Amino acid sequence: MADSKRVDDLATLNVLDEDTILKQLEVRYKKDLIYTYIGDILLAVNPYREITIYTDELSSKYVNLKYRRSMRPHIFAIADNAYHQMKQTGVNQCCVISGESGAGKTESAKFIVQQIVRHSETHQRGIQEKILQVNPLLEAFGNAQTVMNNNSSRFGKFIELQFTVDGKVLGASITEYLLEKSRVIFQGAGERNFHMFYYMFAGLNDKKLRKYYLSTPEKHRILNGGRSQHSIYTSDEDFRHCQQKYNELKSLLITVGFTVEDALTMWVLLAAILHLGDLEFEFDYDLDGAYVSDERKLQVVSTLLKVDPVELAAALISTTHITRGEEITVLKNVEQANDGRDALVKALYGRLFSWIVNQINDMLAPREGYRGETRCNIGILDIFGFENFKHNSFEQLCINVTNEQLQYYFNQSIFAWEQSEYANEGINMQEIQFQNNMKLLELFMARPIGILSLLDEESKFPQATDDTLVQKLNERCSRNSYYIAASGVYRGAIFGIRHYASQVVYNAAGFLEKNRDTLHQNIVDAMSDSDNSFIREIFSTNFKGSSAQHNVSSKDRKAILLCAKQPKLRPGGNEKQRTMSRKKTDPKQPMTVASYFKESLTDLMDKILSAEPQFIRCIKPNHTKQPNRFDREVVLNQLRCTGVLETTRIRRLGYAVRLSFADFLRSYKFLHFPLSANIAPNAVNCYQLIQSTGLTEWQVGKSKPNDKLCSYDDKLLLLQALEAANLLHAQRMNLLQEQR
Ligand code: AOV
Ligand code: MG
Repeated sequence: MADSKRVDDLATLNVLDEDTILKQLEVRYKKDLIYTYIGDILLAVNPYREITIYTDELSSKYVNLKYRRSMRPHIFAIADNAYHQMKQTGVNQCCVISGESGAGKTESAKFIVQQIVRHSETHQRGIQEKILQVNPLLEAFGNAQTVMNNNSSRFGKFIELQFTVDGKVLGASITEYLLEKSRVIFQGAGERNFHMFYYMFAGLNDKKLRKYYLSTPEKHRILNGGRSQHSIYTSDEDFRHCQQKYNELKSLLITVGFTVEDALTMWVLLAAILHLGDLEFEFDYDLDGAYVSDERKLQVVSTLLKVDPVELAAALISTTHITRGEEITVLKNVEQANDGRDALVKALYGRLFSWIVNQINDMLAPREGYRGETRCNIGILDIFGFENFKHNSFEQLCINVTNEQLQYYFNQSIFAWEQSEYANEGINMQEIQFQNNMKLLELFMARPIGILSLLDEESKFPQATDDTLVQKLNERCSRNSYYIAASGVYRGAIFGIRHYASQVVYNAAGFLEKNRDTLHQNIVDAMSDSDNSFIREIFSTNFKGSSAQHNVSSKDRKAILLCAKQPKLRPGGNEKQRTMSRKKTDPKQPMTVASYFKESLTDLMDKILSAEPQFIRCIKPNHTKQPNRFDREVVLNQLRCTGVLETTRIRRLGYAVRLSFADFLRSYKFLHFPLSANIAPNAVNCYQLIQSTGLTEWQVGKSKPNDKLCSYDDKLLLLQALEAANLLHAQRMNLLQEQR
């Protein structure tokens, strides 16, 4: 029985039920066969340990694959396929990698980049090495340990590799999405801050640490998570690992093109962030306002940031607004001062990250003289995976909506588009049901009553609270079956969503503030007066980055909050919002995180839609990050949620090979006709050829759209991918053997 054996392609199974598919994946996993095809889609089960399938030798075997099925399923094959498709057709390709947090998306993305970049030629020496080194650099600053993944991406990225028409690498560009800045100031139990802080303390010697006024990492609020007595390193091994990472990072910064001064600037900024996070405030009853309680700490921060300590302190403890032409300064209470400090910490880290990405993009851009040659690209999408923690906040909401959007895209391309194409071609195909999550996406994205729009609306009212937000959501969204209003003892600022992967309870505490993400103008002004040109640059109005769009002056903020219809912006003070908020938004409105998020998601989808997709679905074998453990329930849940069973069915029933009569005859006529014969590309000759091969799973469609070669007969021959590939391949091989 064929199904009791392992199969490389699930779409070839005779029995297509959950149990069979699950067993197949398990048997394969136990033999380290972590990759499996479903037709042209790749499934990858995370092995959680190193397996020797990524050697240089194996990597070269997957280059220029004539018959993909002659080698075992592999991520390298997908990479090779994308590259050749691009080269042959000139159509941009896009590798869309999906899966829950910890499923292996980032690792997969790295293998794809590696495989493509290593084996393609280039005009520009060194560019390949640079491209390869970018990942560890971004990971150091943008990844962190979470409960779900020790190296979890806290930002989404889209890497585009750029090529000439003949497939030579010219450069690359990176787009970052929504870095989880809040992690800099707070991490949940069992989680860590961004890797870079740990690398820095392990890597810098005492003398260097002293230069930045640093001693032990445990002292700093943003690293110790209120557990100051424990070492931030879990073991000596952990410490050595971080030390090694620091050393690697130092050299790869140079490889990518950063200067030694750039690196020093980064450490200074990280140190400033640590010290700033330690600033505390006390309340002065005479002044009726907060003041910085430890002047020495203030001095350290000011020295590192090269700003005037008096100006910085003033910016942290007060806000200024203009009322009836008069400038009025209001002192903050301790809580407000804390919020302002944390907002600055987040802004510094976010802008540092965006600056690094901007620099990388400059360094990887095609060189002068080659820019005009850029013709096609391969995009690789590696987002933050679906998350469901004990406590889920605004960040998880954005992350999960991104995943919903990708799932929707997957469904559309695999099911909806495929089925509509069959209908257009007049092809008989059994209808396949799939979980369509469109209603759920609408729940979030619809204007004006989607969750994100309602959040924006509520963010404009100064009196609004997270509770009033949830009340509003309960009122407006409860009719959508994906929305769950809290009831009984669970009332409060929480609500639930039935996501495709699982039900998630969100805690709305902090949603409004996170969405506004404001940094008061006097803080921005203090930074803009810095003697450090780097600080001035990242706070300048034309600095671009996903974390830099939300400066709102106190006056503007007030105007916006009080009078949402006609906010008056100070001339010149808010260029950034104007440049960041584009066509779809009112240019005078400051951009909230939610609207920025919506726009960048739309942009991302535009990019993906214009390319031909290659799907990689990563699967987590267990929830404990353990090797050699295949937890059937865990895997089954993912297969169900992502529609793997249905995918298998449609891939099996589907007619993936679509050739015009002419192309079909050109490629296969030698199987039946004499090589020298001139065979007219018409239906009769096609039928003859098909009959002689014994092919059964084929149909003739009505058209071959966009195919200008098809001049004789505009009908399209559709072959079932597997049967056609196996059969035609086998016959070709036989023929070749006979000829030898
Ligand atoms: P993710 O990108 O999908 O999660 P990663 O790619 O970071 O997940 O993978 C998590 C961990 O699994 C890695 O750090 C490796 O230890 C291990 N791993 C994954 N793929 C492989 C592989 N092919 N070989 C060996 N080990 C692997 V997140 O970024 O959290 O959504 O936001
Ligand atoms: Mg990742």
